[in-house]
Amino acid sequence: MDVSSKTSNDISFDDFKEQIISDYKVAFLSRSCSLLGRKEVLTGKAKFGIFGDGKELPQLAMAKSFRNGDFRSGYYRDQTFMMALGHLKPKDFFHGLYATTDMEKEPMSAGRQMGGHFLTYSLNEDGSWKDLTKQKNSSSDISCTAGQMPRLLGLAQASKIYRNVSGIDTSKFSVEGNEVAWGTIGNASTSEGMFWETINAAGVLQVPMVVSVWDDEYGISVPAKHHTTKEDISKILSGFQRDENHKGFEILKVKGWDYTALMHAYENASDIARQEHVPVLIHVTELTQPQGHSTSGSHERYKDDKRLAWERDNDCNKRFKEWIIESGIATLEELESLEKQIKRSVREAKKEAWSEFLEENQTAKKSLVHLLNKAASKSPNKNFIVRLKNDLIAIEEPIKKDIASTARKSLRYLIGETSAERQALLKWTSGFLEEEQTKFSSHLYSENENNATKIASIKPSYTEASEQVDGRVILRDNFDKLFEKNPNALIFGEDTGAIGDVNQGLEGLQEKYGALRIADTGIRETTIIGQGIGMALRGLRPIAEIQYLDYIFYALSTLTDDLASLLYRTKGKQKAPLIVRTRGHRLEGIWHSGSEMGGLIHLLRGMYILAPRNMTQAAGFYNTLMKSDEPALVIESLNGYRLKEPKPNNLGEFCTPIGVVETIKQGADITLVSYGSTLRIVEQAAFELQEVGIDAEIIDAQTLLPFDIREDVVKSVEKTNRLLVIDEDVPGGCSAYILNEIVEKQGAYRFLDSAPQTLTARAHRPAYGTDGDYFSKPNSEDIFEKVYAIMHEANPNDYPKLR
Ligand SMILES: Cc1ncc(C[n+]2csc(CCOP(=O)(O)OP(=O)(O)O)c2C)c(N)n1
Ligand SMILES: [Mg+2]
Repeated sequence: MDVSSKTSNDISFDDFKEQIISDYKVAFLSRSCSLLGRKEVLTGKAKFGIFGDGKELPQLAMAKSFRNGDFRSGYYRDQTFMMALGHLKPKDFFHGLYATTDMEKEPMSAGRQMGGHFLTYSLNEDGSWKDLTKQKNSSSDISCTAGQMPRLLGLAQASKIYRNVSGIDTSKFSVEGNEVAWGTIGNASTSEGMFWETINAAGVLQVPMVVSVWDDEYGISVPAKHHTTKEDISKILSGFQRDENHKGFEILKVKGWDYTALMHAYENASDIARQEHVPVLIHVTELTQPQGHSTSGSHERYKDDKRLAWERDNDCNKRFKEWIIESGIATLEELESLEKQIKRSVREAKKEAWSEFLEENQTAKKSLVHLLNKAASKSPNKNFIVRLKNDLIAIEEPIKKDIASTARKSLRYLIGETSAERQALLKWTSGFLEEEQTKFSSHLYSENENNATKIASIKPSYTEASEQVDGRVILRDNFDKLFEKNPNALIFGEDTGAIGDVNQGLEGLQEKYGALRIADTGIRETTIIGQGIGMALRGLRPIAEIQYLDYIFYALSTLTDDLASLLYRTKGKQKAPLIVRTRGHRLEGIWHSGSEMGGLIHLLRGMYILAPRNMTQAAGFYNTLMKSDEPALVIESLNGYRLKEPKPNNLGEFCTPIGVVETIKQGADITLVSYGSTLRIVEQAAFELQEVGIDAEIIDAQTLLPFDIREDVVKSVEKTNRLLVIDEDVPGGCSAYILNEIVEKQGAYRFLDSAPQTLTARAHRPAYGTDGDYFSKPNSEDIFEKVYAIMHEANPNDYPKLR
């Protein structure tokens, strides 16, 4: 549907005029910040700038229709929108450019993210939820183009859940599911798979999502002909348009400089999404990029004169201004006088922000200069220290690096000295470094009471009458309890709903809890994770199921870029306690038996990675995670669903502790550390080793991130003096990580009498079938022989060469 100009007749002309002038002020303010921001980068005060110029007008329209409780999931161009909502003041904007580390001053990320990455606060200081229905919310931006889309789906779906599932305490999150999730994306980024996957899923799910495409016909230097079929995203999406017989999208197209058409389009979109829970796409065309893409280069390099002239004439702020004057809403003189005031205020904000940015550095510099003077006066290396001090004094506008580096270098000249002055400098330096490091490194994990590692262990309990059941029954009956206890919990994935997952760990639960809580999804791993992130951001407790571990890679960018970094990049202002459930290891074939744990461990810092050896341990992890507020990945062991386990009688209650290893066999000769399915083979090998007089101790790592926070493994190595880490990842994968934890971090090298070793799978993906498994992954003979070889090397008399 093309939206044409039409003046809103719901309000009086005076109000309308006032609204327009106020919008013009925001548009001009935002533009002035962009212009001055670019200068700040070019003069070297800031490192990089990416601004909202050329996209101001549609953002004002979006802000008008945005209500309390709504959520934005957008990208770096949305500066004007954030300003219109009152969430971004000019001074904040400049603090963002300078990367001030004080959250009071740089409210978007305390300097962790580059400017142009926005958020609002969902959490109080203690980690508890704010009332999200009373504020206008923005999920935290990431730099990856289209990375905002999967999460957007979940933010929208939360409204559907809140509207249609009874029994949830919605008080802080929703008013009858009336909230709209607003997405923004650049035209070029609609080429990404994440965009298409999200659009399709939203059409299927029918959720209140409004996606705006800011179309300036470029993606950095590359014009639309290289990005989009027919160079027109709404045209090619027209098959998604709903009609009398089919659900789908409402698709609107509107010119980005046409104020009244924009207002009308956004009101319309808001009503459709909010009332009917129908997704809407607004294609905003004829936008421009007056300063080029970012501060990295100028657009004159890739736009021809004709295009540049067109952009100048059709700049949305320029055309807005012309329209205001033509319509008699204000005169040129009136607007110019406003512009003058705004420009002045932006210059002042910039000046203030810069001096605030420098303030704490200047204070630190002063203290350090004072301490250096004193330390130099007592030192034989006086001249060197004075030179360092003078170099620091010469830096008029110091950053923290200048101060830290000077302090640390000066200590090199004081080695061996015992003066009180050196002590004072040392103390100050350590204090400074610790305080500053925290500013850059806090909040990778929750710093509150429900940090997952703080949830107390509760053991599964059994009676004489406890029956032996298939592992999947324990999972199923435990999930039943979890969903009963937590009305805001829900699970979704491929084959998760009607058949109760491919291994029947959810058998019968859809009938009991309904198709919205125990839900089937399309085959689309990235947006399954996105659904989880978005819903978790809005107070639900989603469990997103990835059918097999080997398919998690389709969702890896969303997991690493969005979920794992969320708490860190928001410095604790947003959380998404999403549980990702999957199953892996030891089945058959290249894509059903993988164990790519090293890759996951490296990329998912900020999440917990748990590899339970059986379904009781797995169920206990779910119970623990439900009490915590952090994201985690649980990898159930694919070949364990039909193995018998005793059924605990405290289902839904027992909690497997996170970060704690478990010794499953005591032994004196060597410590064997492993996890997941491999443990069963290690146990078999240990039994056989016993027959030749080798007494192995077996430790189940259980949680890979974090690993053994109580440092129990080193205590075992202290006893056995030998260490072998066994897993079915590639050489140098997770086993190398575990070895590093034990040998370097826990200091086990002090107790070792033999070289610490790893036994892993081959470097290739596992081949199919039982023989494929035998020749790809560590088998019990491999383990036996490896342990035996270690013992042979230590004591060849007792353990003569085997082969
Ligand atoms: C996944 C990913 N690929 C590449 C980039 C580098 N990059 C940043 S912005 C951009 C162009 C985006 O163009 P468009 O979506 O049209 O948005 P615009 O900047 O024009 O508003 C690119 C390629 C990125 N940030 N993320
Ligand atoms: Mg673009």
